[in-house]
Amino acid sequence: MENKMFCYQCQETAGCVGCTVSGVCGKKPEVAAMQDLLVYVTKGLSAVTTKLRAEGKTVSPDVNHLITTNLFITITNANFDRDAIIDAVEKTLSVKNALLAEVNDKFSLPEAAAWSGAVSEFDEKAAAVGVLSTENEDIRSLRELITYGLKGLAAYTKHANVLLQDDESIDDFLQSALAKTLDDTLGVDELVSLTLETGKYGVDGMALLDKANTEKYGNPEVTSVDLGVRENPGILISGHDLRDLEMLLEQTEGTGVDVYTHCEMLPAHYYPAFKKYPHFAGNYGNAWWKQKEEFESFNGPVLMTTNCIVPPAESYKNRLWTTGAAGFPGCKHIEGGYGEKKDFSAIIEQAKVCPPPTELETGTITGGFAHNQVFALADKVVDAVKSGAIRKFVVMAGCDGRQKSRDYYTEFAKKLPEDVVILTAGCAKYKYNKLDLGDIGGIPRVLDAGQCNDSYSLALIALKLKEVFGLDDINDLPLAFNIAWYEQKAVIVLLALLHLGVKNIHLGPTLPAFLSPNVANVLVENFGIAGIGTVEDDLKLFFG
Ligand code: SF4
Ligand code: SF3
Repeated sequence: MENKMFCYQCQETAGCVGCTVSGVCGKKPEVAAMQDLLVYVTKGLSAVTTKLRAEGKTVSPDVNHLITTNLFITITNANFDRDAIIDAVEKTLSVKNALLAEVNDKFSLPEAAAWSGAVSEFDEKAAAVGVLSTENEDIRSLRELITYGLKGLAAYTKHANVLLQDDESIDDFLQSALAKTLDDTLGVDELVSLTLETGKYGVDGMALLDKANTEKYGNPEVTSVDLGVRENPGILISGHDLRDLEMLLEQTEGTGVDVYTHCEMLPAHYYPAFKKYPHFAGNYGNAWWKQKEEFESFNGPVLMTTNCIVPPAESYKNRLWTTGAAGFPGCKHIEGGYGEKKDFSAIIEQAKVCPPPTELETGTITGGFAHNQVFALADKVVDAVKSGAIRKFVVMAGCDGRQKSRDYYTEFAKKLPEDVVILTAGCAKYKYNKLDLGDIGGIPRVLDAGQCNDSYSLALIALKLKEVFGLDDINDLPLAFNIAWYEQKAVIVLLALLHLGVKNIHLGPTLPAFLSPNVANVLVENFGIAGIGTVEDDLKLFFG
């Protein structure tokens, strides 16, 4: 097998250009190849479903779910299991071939819709359909920007779908947009429009997930979460899937095994529905990239429901489990379809014979400032702004990562003027959520809305403030955006914010490698997108 790859979809891409030998994330070329092929055949299937809809036929939810799951599999740090990805390619081809037979007008379909092959042909095909197969760098840049946004949208849609909430208009758009990234007749202007339209569906996707989460689990409320450990053995659950957490909490009840959250699962503690479980013990550890040390010292099984997986050390690999779109070769995977009950008994049995977690820290952190909770506190917040006690808010949502340059966000938070409040969501918060930044008249200076998809809450809060202050433009609010990105969910959050009219977003620690100079210029000129500078310069820029 040829030892080559090209991937530049995340912030940590090698040299800020592209991973070509092996992924900085640990993704090997043979896995990267199958992910490229999975994206390609998923686009082919989407061209077929889009054509079927145009011909007045319906597409089943199972097909929609296959497409969103496939895209989720290819998100950074979600799935490293080549065999599982090959299975997904085969399944997609078989579904696509069956649907293709129903299409009347097959002639206008792209090559990806017609292509089919045996497993023995997959590597050769994968080598021909990767990112670099689009030669024009601006078209390539826009196609990838859209594709990455759609991957993020697919992830959020999937989380809503497992809670049995579907929105056909989102699937319809997602598939038609995937198909358009194969269309050689579309130029830069059309693809720029499609990028912005993707942002609109990003808002819809996050709204759907917000509705699914809050209808099922209640509205997040201010909650103090324990950081220490108890004496029982535990299971650590990571990733973003609340339905998996719910099933795990149900099945661990009365077993003597505690459940702890990790990384993006922390905000689960804010939901009323999970508070009734006495064995829901707290949050263990920090953002994803510290997992090698923290999973080691956790001592018990770890369940990854989504990204971000770091290739595990042998010492704890037999304790690392995956489910849903996540996967790692050699780690056990728990199956379970939409609406089905997953069986976590094997994980629970493993936990029972493990020592309890080793304590990393003690104390608590507070979060739960999603839209409903903040609206309940609106009078207090508005008064604080009117009196000048709060001068400005800064949205610091997004992702965390391992690069040293991300210390910028800790320093930035530490040095913020004391009358500035941070609005956050996503694992970016771990750069400052354990600092003692105090409060302003009882309002904490770090308001954590939840997971990265809960950036939607931050947008609702901003829109509410705009209404309360009688402003015409969201950009007139005392609000700055200093967002950290890593993987593709942050791309859909960014596009959603652009759709809502937010300007002058600062994005760091580096701008995406997949933005060609011309595409970057479009974003700079139309939306004032900028990178980050030094902490001192940026503090001056944002707060004078
Ligand atoms: Fe490199 Fe990021 Fe792609 Fe991994 S996901 S191969 S680190 S660009
Ligand atoms: Fe983090 Fe992976 Fe993006 Fe949901 S867990 S924010 S990086």
